Amino acid sequence: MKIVDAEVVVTSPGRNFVTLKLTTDEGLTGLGDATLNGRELAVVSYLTDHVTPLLIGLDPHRVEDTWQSLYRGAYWRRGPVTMAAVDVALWDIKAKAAGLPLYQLLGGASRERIGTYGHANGRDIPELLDSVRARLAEGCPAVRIQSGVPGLKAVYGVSDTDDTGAPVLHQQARPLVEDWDTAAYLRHVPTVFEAVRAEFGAELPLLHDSHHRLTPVQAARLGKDLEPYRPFWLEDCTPAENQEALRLVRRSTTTPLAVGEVFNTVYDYQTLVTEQLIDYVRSAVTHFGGVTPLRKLFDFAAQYQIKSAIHGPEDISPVGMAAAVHLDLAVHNFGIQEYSGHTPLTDEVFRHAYTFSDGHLHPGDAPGIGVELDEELAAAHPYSAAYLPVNRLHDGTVHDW
Ligand code: KDG
Ligand code: MG
Repeated sequence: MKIVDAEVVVTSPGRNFVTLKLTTDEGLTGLGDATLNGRELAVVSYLTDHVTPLLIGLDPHRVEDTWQSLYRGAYWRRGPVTMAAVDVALWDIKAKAAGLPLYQLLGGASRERIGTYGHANGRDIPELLDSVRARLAEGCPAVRIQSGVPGLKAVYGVSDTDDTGAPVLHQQARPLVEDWDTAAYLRHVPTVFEAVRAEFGAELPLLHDSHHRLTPVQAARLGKDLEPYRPFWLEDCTPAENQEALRLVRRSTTTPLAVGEVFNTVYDYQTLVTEQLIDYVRSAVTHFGGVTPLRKLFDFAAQYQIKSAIHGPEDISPVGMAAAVHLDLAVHNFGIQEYSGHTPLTDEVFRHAYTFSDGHLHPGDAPGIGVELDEELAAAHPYSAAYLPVNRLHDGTVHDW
């Protein structure tokens, strides 16, 4: 079998998604997610100008060799989406050729269904409690809680409103500027956990994302302050680049730590995993180079009793989500899967075999990753420029978002 065509499709059924479609001389097709939120067109150029010309004529069964040649052959290492779309499209083709769902090629099912966590948020605590109630009504077995902070106009993970009360989209043609005050945040978060525990009891697994904003000592403080409320995890408490920062946090608190959604390679995890500084690895198939390296990461992490927790926000397309769900079903050290879902229109553009019911996912048994791209519908919803927000302190200094 040979690859005879490679196409990059950009579509915006509510938000931008970049998809690679490979076609073989036997008529099999494979899809891969190449979405990099806020920098989508750079990836389109990377793929069409530098990668897809190299794929024509290749045997799609050579997944490992293709991954290695794209990683090592570029010489300029890393990059969040440089191999991922190709890798997933090749796995998709290989599994379709075998007539099997991808998880069967990864060792088969290790569980019946995949536990997820959903997002609950509110501009204040009463609104957050309503949002938790809504997630529980959907059957979510675990909930991430994010709340507005008194004195701050906009906070990560919380939907915002403008002067007319209409929701402000956090995806804009110019980056939205949010404000930030670490001291106010650190004072507020424990009161949020206290209120949620008081309302929903001790058993509900509660997660929280600090989104890279704290120094090590601030993160250690927050971890300690949250201990009485037994969080399931504290996510990205410090900026991800600095692995050593987690040593201080780990020494100071027993609050479980989850890190890694912005990592691109296993090297970003070396210190964190070998020193057992974290409890969950959070990388997405889309940003970590595909199924091939993520599977290796999970096996590496398993030696240290660290579990998987694949990143699953709305900006991972249904193609990236499908690949994740196959891995989740197969790996032994599965922890939890983040699941935000997509708009009904997105689910029409990307018809998928994976299902979500009662708070759990299953990849389905369609051959491959089980996603079909409706190219006509995709073309009817073209790219629209959108940026993630930036954060500034009250004196105007840029802070991590
Ligand atoms: O594009 C940025 C999002 O993927 C990120 O902000 C989501 O932190 C996130 C999460 O945990 O889902
Ligand atoms: Mg996060």
